[in-house]
Amino acid sequence: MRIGDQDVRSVWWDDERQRLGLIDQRLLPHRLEQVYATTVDEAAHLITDMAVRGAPAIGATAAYAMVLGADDPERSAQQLCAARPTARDLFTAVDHMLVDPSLTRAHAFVEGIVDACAAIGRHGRTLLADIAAERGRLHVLTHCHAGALATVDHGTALAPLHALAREPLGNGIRPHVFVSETRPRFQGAITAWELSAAGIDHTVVVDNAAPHLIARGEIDVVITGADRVVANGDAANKIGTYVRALAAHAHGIPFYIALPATTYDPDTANGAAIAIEERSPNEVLDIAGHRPYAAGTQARNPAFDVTPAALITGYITERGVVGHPADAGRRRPVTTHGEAY
Ligand code: RUB
Repeated sequence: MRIGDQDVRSVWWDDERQRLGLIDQRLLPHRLEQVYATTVDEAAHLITDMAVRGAPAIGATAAYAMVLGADDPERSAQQLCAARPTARDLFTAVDHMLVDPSLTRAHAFVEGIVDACAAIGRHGRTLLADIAAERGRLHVLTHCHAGALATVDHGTALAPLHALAREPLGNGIRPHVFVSETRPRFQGAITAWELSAAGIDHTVVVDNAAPHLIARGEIDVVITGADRVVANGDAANKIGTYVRALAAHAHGIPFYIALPATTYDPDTANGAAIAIEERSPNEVLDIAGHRPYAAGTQARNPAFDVTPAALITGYITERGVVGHPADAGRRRPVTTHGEAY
């Protein structure tokens, strides 16, 4: 992605110092800073602590972390797989790297993600062009953050919007993106920051406003990313995705999931079998450094929910917009670099 006059990626390998580099998403949108890992321990901690967020970016981080831990790949794999349970890309990356934890293989995996997200952008742009032509307007609702920062580059749900920004529609219709805050970690602020940097019009709403906007006819299409899409098409994504899909379904608005093949998990039968991360209750109870709750109040903090396939209109993949994620192609696709992952 372009920030100011620079092309920036969210995850990279620092050749000079032989270490993994990340944009530290814990500090965004206030500060744009880098953070580095030289060991698997450090990389696993950065994943758990959410310095890196978004399934493909977590996968890229794990791929380079396996290079850092190449002296004991089995132990490195175990440690990384324990860092966060839901994002499929983490496990896809570790499996890929266990075959050969070399830097060449990690680079090929990461370039595969970048290529896939660029293709998602192209296919999604065509889809959005059709919706804009039909509706005479393009109001897109998204949730959480599924942009370039979440995916190394381009994004999943935001990739079609970046593509539209680079190549606007001939009919003059400009997209307007409605961004949910995404409590408790406010990934919506990262989405808004990324859209601002790309010059894409957007409006932030509180999480509960989404069904209201859909019911009032203010939304033309909902697009989110996913942390894991399983064999029957059910999709795990940030908590709050399910209610958006329910509202879209109730009001006849299309709901799309954008995902690269690294997020697809054909080995899990359905959404009920997906491990859903429960994070610390403190993320819910503490708001901007204050705790407006009584001492005995408990909290639950499920980080993701599952949207049933029946509510999903289609999947925007690197192979096109499809009705089922398995239709996107072979189970282990080949990247443009010829490397199977
Ligand atoms: C991020 C999140 C994103 C998904 C999909 O969760 O739920 O919406 O990863 O986006 P967290 P993408 O911030 O807890 O990691 O497809 O870009 O991963």
